[in-house]
Amino acid sequence: MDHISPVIWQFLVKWMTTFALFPPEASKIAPQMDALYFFMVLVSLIGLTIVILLVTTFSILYRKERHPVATQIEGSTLLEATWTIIPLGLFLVMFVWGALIYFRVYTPPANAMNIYVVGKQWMWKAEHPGGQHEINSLHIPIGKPIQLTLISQDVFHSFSIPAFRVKREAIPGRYTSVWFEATEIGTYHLFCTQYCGTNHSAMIGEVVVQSPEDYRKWLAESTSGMSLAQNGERLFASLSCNACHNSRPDARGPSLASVYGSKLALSSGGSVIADDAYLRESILNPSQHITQGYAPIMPTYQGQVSEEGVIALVEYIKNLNSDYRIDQTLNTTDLLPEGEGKAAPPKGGQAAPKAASRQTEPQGVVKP
Ligand code: HEC
Ligand SMILES: [Cu+2]
Repeated sequence: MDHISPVIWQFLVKWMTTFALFPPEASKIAPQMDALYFFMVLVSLIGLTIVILLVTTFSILYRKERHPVATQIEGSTLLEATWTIIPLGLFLVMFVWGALIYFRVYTPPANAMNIYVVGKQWMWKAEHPGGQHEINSLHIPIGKPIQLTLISQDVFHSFSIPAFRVKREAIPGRYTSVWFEATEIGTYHLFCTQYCGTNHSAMIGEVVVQSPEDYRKWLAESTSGMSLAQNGERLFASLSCNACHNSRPDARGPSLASVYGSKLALSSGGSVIADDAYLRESILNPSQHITQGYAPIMPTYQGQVSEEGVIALVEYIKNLNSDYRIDQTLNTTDLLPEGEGKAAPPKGGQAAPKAASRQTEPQGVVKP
């Protein structure tokens, strides 16, 4: 599949990118998409040529001077079958070819590195698992599958990297995702391709594809000293989630230790897979799905945590089963809010008292 685009098309792409008529091909999927694109252009051009040739020939051959009286011509089954079957075949080729690419685009490999991207008027904010943040730029290593989890904090945006042939909507209230693997070191355009307000045209940035060494250097230089999961851990404590979610026998909430990716039975009868989207929903809209065996006592955190805060919490919960720190947050009483875990959950934007052992405020709490 990787060598699908013939030399002549590769040459064409080189030529067109040189004259800025076409974005460079800088991801694994790009040559494959382009091959299909050029196939469709080629088929259309051939069709167009045939139609133009027929129109011209017929208007010369059957002009009024040569045929003053029109003759009635009855249909030809052979002719009609030909012009039905050939286009049908061509369209089916496009359909199957397109479907194959579609499945590749929509199925991220299991080993993909996940980066969160939040769109808001008017910027793209990337959150790396290591805690690095960047605005209107995205640093990634070459040759590694990258999965982006996108969400918008306000209106619809559309995240697009033409050089990677990547474009996906960033939607308020829902995670969407897209993946790609960069194949060329360099700097590429990053756009919002959906009109999203006054400064939409300024919602642009750059994607920097680096060698693994440079990328490691960038990670080390840009670190905020706290990983996304660690920030989530602090939020978890400062929002008193651990008042209910802890591993004590009288805990009022379910243990979150191995919840990510598991199948949860709901009190309504069905079941769900606890993916990123489900964790997000559970935090912002807990009454939507109640886990079997638990009372619907979890308060909503809508308006109290920003999208970045939710991402940090999700990343924290995701990492619980692999991270020793789980036991720290869930079992250390000094992280519990005052009242030894029996405290009432926070209501109406009132943040819980900060645990004494934490010096820095976690990021992502919305201040009223
Ligand atoms: C008042 C106690 C309470 C507090 C505070 C609380 N939760 Fe919950 N939580 C629950 C209960 C009970 C459930 C199970 C019933 C349900 O689905 O609503 C639950 C369910 C969940 C789930 C779904 C997973 C599952 O196994 O059902 C997630 C994720 C979650 N909570 C995260 C959080 C986070 C993050 C916070 C803090 C921002 C938080 N909770 C605060 C009681 C609480
Ligand atoms: Cu936008």
